Amino acid sequence: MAEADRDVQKCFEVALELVNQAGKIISDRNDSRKSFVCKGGDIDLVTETDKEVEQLLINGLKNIFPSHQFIGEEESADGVTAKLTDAPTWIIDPVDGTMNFVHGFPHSCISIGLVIDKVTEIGIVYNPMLKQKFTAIRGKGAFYNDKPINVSGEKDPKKALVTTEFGTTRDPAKLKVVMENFAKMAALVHGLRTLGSAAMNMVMVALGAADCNYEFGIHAWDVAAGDLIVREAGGVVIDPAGGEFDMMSRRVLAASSMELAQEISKNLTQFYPQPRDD
Ligand code: LIP
Repeated sequence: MAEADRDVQKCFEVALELVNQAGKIISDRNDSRKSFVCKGGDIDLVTETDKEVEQLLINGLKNIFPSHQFIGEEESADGVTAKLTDAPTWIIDPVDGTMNFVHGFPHSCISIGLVIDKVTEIGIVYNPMLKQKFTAIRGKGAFYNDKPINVSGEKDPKKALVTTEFGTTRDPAKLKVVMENFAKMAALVHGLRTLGSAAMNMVMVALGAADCNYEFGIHAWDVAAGDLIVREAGGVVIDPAGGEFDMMSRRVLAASSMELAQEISKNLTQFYPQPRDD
């Protein structure tokens, strides 16, 4: 593989240009109800825009970096997620928050991570409706619309604003755990929010606007970019049971401090999704 294929700065610039183009497609179409098809179940949605934006991003990146690999949400819609190897791999959610996008609720984003040798080098999360662009390159800090950002540093659950999601399934066993955790968190933390996009939830922790985010059932494309952006903003990303984060495990907990992460973790009922079971 040519050295230029691992030039992280060049990869970042190419990805950012494509994200800007893709963002325009999404924001131009946000203000109306969209037709959709159901993927895994009746609340797991995909629109023509998801597919078009994913193709724009993948084709654009392939053109410049022909040896790179891709793990894309819509490419994986047949239930098969490509394995993460050591090759430079772009992990792409073309529209994270598709339910929001279908309704014109302006909290959806493009989420792109670049992972090389299984280490995340680049994270970009862009909500084009609200012009919120979050970026990070490993070791160079996190940025919101080009300004450096930091997590809040909050350690106390009682003062923490926490985000989570209902997820994209109505499976009773999963919903039982979701509701149990809602009840526990409502009693424990300062406030509880669901934005409807896993990536947006995570970058709110990076921005210091929220203090913690957890979810069971996410996929690598929902969290690859957010993970790096949170860590580059000084936060922590762990497994919700307290161990090391694995982006392929479908479980995530991001927080403004390790103390808060562990305290929230201790209070959560755990759920272990199957690899392709939402
Ligand atoms: C979804 C998120 C949703 C989260 C799901 C899933 P999609 O992504 O937006 O908030 O609960 O786990 O990640 O399907 O809209 O790209």
